[in-house]
Amino acid sequence: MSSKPDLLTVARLAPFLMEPLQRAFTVHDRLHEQDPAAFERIAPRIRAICGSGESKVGAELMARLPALEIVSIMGVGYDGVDVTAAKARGVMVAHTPEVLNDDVADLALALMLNIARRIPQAERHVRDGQWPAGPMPLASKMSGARLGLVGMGRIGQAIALRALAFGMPIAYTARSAKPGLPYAFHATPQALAAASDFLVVITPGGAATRKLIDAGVLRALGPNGYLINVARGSVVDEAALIEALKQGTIAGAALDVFENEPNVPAALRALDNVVLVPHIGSATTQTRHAMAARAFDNLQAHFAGQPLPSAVPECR
Ligand code: 8YV
Repeated sequence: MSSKPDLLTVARLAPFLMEPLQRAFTVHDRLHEQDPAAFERIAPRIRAICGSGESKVGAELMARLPALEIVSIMGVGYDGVDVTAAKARGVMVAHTPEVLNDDVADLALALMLNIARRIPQAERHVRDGQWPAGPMPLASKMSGARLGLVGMGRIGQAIALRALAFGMPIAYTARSAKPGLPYAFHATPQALAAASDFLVVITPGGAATRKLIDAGVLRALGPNGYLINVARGSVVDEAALIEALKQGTIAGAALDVFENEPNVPAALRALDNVVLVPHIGSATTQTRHAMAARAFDNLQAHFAGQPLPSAVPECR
C-alpha cells in the first residue's frame, strides 16, 4: 500500500505539473468524470484536489470527499471553488498569484492594440491578396486614449504601468478607491465607461461581479469605445455585448475569456469588430511553468505541515 496521499485532478493539467504530482501523490486524473464508479470507491481516500483557474470545485464534490484537506488551483482566479464550503470544512484553498501578472498585462495591451489598429484584419488583408486592390480602412489611435480599468489589483496595476508608456490617462473602478495610486477613481463601471475609450476588465469572477458589464455600461462606453476582457467571461453580459457590437453601440471588443468556454457563440465569431483569443492570458511557457511550480509547492507545503506559499486571502 502506497503512503503517498491520494489526489484528484479536476482539470487536464500540463505534463510539467502532472509529473511532479505523480511522483509525490497517487493521482486520480479526473476520475470523477472518467469513471464515476471507480471514483465512488476511492473518494473517501482523496486528501487533495488540483485544478486550473477554470475548474469547478463545488460544495457537492467536496461533500463526497470526507478526507479532503486542500484544493490547489494552478491559476490566480479561484471563482470556481466554493471557498465558503471549503472553509466550513477546514479545507485549505491555494492559488498562484503574482507569477502571471506580466503575461496577463502584456496580453491586455496586445488586445487593445489589436482591436484598435485592426491588426488581425490587416494581416488577413495581406494574406488574402487584397492589398493590390487598395489600402485598409483607417483604424483608431491608442496612444493618448483614455483607459478605464474595471479592477485595480495586481494585474490591473501592471496594465496601468504599461499604459502609462502609451501616454494614456488612467482611471479605474473597484470596490473602494486605492489610496496611494495616482489614477482617477470612479464609483461605478458605468461612470468609468463614460470616461473611457478603452474599458479593460480585470476583476475577479464570481457572484459579486457577475454581469457587472451590462447593456448600460456598454451604452456609456459609446460608439467609439472598446471593451477588453482578460478577467472572466462571467463578468460581461455576453448577450448584451453581442447586441452592442451588432448595433454599433460600442466600436469593438477584444476578448480572452467567454461565458461558456471553450464554446464561443457563433454570433460573436461572425462579427468583424471583435478580436477573439482562447483564454491565453497566462499561456507562455515561462509563466505556466512558474504557476505549476507554485501549485505544486502549495500542496507540498501543506503535506509537510508548513504554511502555504499562497493560500487564497479567505484562508490566510
Ligand atoms: C489559466 C486563469 O487559464 O490564472 C487564472 O485565473 O484563468 C489562467 O491563468 C489557467 O488557470 C491555467 O491553469
